[in-house]
Amino acid sequence: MKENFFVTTPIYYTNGIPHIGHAYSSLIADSIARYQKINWKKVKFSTWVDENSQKALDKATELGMEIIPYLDNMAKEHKKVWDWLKIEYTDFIRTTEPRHHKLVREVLQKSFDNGDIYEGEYEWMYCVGCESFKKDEDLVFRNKTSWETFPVSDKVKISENIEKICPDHLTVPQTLKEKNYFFRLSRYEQILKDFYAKNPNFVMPQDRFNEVIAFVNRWLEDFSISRETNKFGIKLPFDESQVTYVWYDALFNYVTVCKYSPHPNPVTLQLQDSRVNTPSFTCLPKVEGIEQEFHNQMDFWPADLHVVWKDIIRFHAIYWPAMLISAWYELPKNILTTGYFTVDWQKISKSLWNAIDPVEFSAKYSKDLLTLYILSSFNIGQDWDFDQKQAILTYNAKLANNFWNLLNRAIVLTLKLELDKWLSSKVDKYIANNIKKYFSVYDEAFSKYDLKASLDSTFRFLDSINNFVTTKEPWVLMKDEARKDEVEAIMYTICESVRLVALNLYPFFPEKMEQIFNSLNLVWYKELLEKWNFQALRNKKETFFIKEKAPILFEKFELE
Ligand code: ME8
Repeated sequence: MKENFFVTTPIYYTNGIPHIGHAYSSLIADSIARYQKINWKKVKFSTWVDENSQKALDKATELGMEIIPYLDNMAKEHKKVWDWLKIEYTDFIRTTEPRHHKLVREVLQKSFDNGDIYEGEYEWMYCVGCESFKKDEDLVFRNKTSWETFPVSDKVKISENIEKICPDHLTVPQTLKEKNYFFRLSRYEQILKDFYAKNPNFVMPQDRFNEVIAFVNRWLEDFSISRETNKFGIKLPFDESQVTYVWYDALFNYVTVCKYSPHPNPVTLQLQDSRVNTPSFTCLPKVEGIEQEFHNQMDFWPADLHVVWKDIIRFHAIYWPAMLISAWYELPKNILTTGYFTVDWQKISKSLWNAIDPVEFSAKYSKDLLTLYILSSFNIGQDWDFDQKQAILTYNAKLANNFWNLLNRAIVLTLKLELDKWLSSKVDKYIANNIKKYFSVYDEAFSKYDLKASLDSTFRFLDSINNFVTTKEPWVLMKDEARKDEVEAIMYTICESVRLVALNLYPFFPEKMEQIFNSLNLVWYKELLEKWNFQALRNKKETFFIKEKAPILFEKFELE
């Protein structure tokens, strides 16, 4: 029996199409999902869109569109990006789907019945860009004339010339005074502390987890889970005059995909929904004929891994576990937190127009170049600046030079041997030791979702095998008929190393690695990998029958 593995990306807001920041999370989740799949796991991988947000509504209004057609269109646009990048998701979710409304209303009712939700009134500052409530310490002052920003402090008083803004979106937050419902987070303080102590790797990397723990240790405040003035969203089951706060609804997407299966065609689902003609945007969690299609797939919950960036770690590591416990669900096993990257040292923002389109970028340079650069250049968790030149240099050095040269040599030189049998021998001792050394690092790193370390160890092994080839000079030895066996052993070591490197790199570059298997005449490998097991294939004694030269798989790119 295969074990289950469930990985998620954040669901993305639909006020714009995904940029490379979003692609970063999706590529991480995709590589992890593929790795788990070839390690004999049954994988569930969910993603898609967070729709009940104020910013999507604002964007639709700005474009003069009705919200539902706008969301339908954006859902399609997002899907196109992930399909183009060949992200191998298994589950797509839109938070306007009836199954999600159903789930959210169920959990809200449960928490309300538990006494975890109560009514109150509050005056809030709210940043639509962040879709979150703000306190003074979250904001900065800006001088309206000089545009200079500085920390909020008692010494500076708000005046005509000074305003408080969100440092990320550079906008003045709204001030709201509404009746709200609150979630009793304060009740969960000790429960969370105990849970963190028992699960020391719950949030990765460790420094992010330390921040979460420090935050919980300071104090936990109840938070608002509803909006009175918003009309678009999921209505509270116990007070239909209010809609659910977008984060409360969004987080539960991870459970919805496990509990209820989707409508057969969620992209067009909304078009059949009577909400299209509902001017007040009230939500209808029920569409006729949908109910029967719900299946229970809870065997995938709890999630093994949520991939998120550090900006939303508090929602995932503090609010989310408390919300789950309150609704009687188990807690996810791990949260992998990425840093954020900038373009020209500026935070990427759909509204600041510095976003790089991952589709355009990969169409120009290949998806492999994008994947290699963003997964191998920086530790997950670290902030970094997207440097196109560096991306090209990395790709040219690692894939177009080191790997392609090795593969090409393996094939061309083996062809020169003019063998009329399968190439079979023993792997050179020094290389066999390196395989052990570098591959145990690869495995250990992957088990901690440290993709950079897995890639690094593979490329280090690749360097060692390239050195081996240069030192042994099989092309010289080949001229001496008496050393035929020795040359065959060298060529066997090289072909075997190419095979093993291709196995290690398969979760990152599946299409190219499949082509490499084909070049080595291991044509059934893709199928074997998906049905069988990566570790078993690694240990399999393989023989090679190379028939023809390989097409160029990694073309070099010129620097502009
Ligand atoms: O936060 N660098 O959606 P979102 C690195 N809907 N990662 C980035 C990035 C950047 N510059 N920009 C975006 C939301 N990301 C919510 C999530 S989940 C229940 C709800 C990645 O569209 C990062 O992983 O603003 C972030 O968490 C994600 O895109 C979603 O961004």
